[in-house]
Amino acid sequence: MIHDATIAPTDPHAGSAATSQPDAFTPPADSSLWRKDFLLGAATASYQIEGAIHEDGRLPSIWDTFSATPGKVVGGQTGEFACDHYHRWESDLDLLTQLNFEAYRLSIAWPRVMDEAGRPNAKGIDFYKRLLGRLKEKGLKTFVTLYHWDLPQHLEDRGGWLNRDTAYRLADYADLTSRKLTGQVDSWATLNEPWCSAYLGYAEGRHAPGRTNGRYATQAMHHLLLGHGLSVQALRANDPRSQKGLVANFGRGTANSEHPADQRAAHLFEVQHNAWVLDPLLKGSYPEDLFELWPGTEPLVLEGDMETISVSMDFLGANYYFRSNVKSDGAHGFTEVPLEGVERTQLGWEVNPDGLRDLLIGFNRTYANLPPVYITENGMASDDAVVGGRVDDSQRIAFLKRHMAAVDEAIKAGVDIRGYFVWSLLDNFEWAYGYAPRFGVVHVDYDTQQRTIKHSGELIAKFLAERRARG
Ligand code: IFM
Repeated sequence: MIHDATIAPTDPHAGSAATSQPDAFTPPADSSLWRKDFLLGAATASYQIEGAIHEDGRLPSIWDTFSATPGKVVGGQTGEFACDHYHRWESDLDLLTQLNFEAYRLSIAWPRVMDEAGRPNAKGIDFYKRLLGRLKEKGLKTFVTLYHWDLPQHLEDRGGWLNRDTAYRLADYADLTSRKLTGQVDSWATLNEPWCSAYLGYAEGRHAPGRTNGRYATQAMHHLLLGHGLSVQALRANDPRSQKGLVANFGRGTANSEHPADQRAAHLFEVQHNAWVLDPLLKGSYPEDLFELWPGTEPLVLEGDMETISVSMDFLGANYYFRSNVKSDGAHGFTEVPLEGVERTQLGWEVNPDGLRDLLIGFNRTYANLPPVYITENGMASDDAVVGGRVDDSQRIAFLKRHMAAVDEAIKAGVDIRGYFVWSLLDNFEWAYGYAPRFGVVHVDYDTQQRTIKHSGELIAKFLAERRARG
C-alpha cells in the first residue's frame, strides 16, 4: 500500500557555525572535507527508487524479469513500487536541500527514455528534464549515470551484453539523452560498476540477467567497456561542457598470511575486482593475470576496441564498501577467509576504511593517467527503525566519518579526489537482497512511503551547514 508521503520534522540547520559543538560526525578542522571545492552529495539509482515500472511508456527491464523470477530476490521482492520516487521526486529532492547536499548522483532508466526502435520516449525524457531542472534551480550539481543495470529486456532478448551490438545501443542511448538533456548535467557516467554487471550478472548469476558462465563474464565486460568508450564519444560531441567518466566498484583484498601463495591470492583478488576494469580503461589492455585466474576466458576483441575503451576520461567514480581477506585456493585462485572479531554491517560486509585509503593511493601509484576521482558511493546497510519519530543509526555515523577520514588521508597522500557521495539518499531496493538492507540517510517506510531523516542525515546536514557558513 502506498499513501502520501510526509517528512518527519527535523532541524538540519541545528548547530550553526556559532553554536557548533563537536559531534560524532563532523570532520576535524584540518580535514580536506572542509574545502569548499570538495563536493558532498548523495546517490541513488533508477530501478532502486523509482517504481512506476508500467507508466508513461517505460519498457520492461532485465531487473523486472529477474526479480519476478522465483528464488532470485529475497522474499520475491521487486522494484515495482520501490520508493515511489517517480511520483514523489519533488519532495525527495527537497530532502536533498534539507540535508544541505551540494550534489546529487542519479541514474536514468534506459527503458524509460527510448523505445524498441531507439526513438525517444517523450514522457520518460520529460521526467528527467523536470527533475534535473529542479536540481539546477536548487543549485545542486548533477551527476548522471546512464547505465545502472536496468537494461531494456528487448536488448537482453537479443543477447544482452554478450551481443556486441548492445555496446552500440548504449552509445545510441548516450547520444539521445545527451542531446535531450544538454546543459542540465554536470557530469555523465556511462556505466555504474561494470564488474557487477559482468561478474554478478554473467558468471555468478546473482544479478540480472542471471547467467552463470565465467567466459560470458569477460565477454560481457568487454562489450560494457566498449559501450563506455563509444558513449564517451557521443557525450563529448553533444555536451562538451560536462565531465565524462565511468563509475566502478573496487574491492580491497588482503592476504590471510605472509605465505607467498596467499600474497598472490590477494593480488589476484584485486586484479579480478579492480584491474579487470581499470587496466583496459587506463592502459588499453586487459591484465594478463586475469586469465591466469580464469584460463581460456579471453574475450573476442576486435581491432580498435582497446583504443575506443581507453578514451580519456574527465573523472573516475570510485565506489567502495568493504575489504575481503583471502587465501590461496591451492590452484591459481583465491578463497575468502572471513576474519573473526571485526566490525560488520547488516549485510555482513567488513567495515574497513583503511581499504578505501589504500586502494586510492595504490591506484594513484599504478596509473600515471588516473583522472580526478570522485567517491561516487560509500555507505552501509543497517536494520534501521523509526522509534518515537527518530532513527538512531549510530553505526552509520561512525562508518561515514571514518571513511571520510580515509578519503582525507588519501588526498593528503597526493590523490586528486574531488568529492564524496553517500550511498544512499533513501533506503531502497537492494537488488537480490530486496528491501531489508537499509542504506539510506533517510528512512523509507515502504507501507506508507513516509520519509524520516535519520540521525546520520541530521549530522551531515549540520556539517554541511557549518561548511557553507564558513564560506
Ligand atoms: O545498492 C548498490 C548500488 O546500486 C551499487 N553499488 C553498491 C550499492 C550497495 O550494494
